[in-house]
Amino acid sequence: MQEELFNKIVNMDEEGSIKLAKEYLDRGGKPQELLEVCRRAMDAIGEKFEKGEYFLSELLLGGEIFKSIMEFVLPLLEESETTKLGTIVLGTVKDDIHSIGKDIFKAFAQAAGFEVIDLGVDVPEEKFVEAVREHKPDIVGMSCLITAGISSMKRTREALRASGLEDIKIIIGGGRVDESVKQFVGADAWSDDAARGVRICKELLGVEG
Ligand code: B12
Repeated sequence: MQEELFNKIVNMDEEGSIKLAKEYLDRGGKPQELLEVCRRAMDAIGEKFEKGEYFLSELLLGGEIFKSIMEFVLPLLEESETTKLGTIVLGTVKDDIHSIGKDIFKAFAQAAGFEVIDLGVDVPEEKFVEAVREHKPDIVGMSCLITAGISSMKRTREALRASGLEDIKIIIGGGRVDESVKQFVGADAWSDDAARGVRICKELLGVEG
């Protein structure tokens, strides 16, 4: 069923994908597994786009299918713990408008007990600085899916330092991040997986679990 769903998404069968995703949950499938199938399908769509087999319209439709599925999957995650673990200011960085991965990380973090202040997409460094001053979070999370966003993350890191907010913990995530990007940006941690990202946030705060 996972492969069938993967193929339906990659082949842009919006109605069929949504129907099958609902069936998957009805049969007891886990929301996290469903999101992982969707993420793999997005990678495949991205590869087709890179090869010139798909165009921007397919990227858009793929994103729409994923968002439609998220509408009924993400609320299922918001059940677990009640104690507040900490606050995360989160945004997709300047020049990058990809929102899906950020929204998934947000849902996972909320489900684990974090309060998340979501600044949206294409967020300039000043807005991160303002939000950190206002909300005094424990962690800043930056999402980045395009190469151009890497320098935005670095500028945001520098703007936080220049504003005397150098002690804030920073985690970066999304398809364009890895250890070398983490070092370039000067972040404390990175993850290209929402569940692992939440575990790392707990570690950064010294919280058990
Ligand atoms: C859907 C999509 C779009 C949609 C976005 C819709 C939306 N609302 O988000 C639209 C059509 C708008 C779009 C536009 C563009 N896109 Co696009 N897009 C994609 C695609 C196919 C899927 C992205 C996605 O949602 N993946 C699924 C999510 C779940 O994965 P994820 O983001 O990695 O998130 C997971 C983790 O990384 C993590 N995570 C995410 N954020 C965070 C944050 C923190 C703090 C943590 C801890 C974890 C975390 O949690 C998530 C779940 O595990 C990718 C292909 C790909 N392989 O990524 C291309 C891709 C990212 N796009 C690409 C490009 C080039 C573009 C455009 C420039 C195209 C154009 N010519 O206009 C524009 C960019 C506009 C801009 N300024 O940002 C390239 C980027 C290449 C590069 N190196 O820069 C990609 C890689 C496609 C490709 N292979 O060429 N795109």
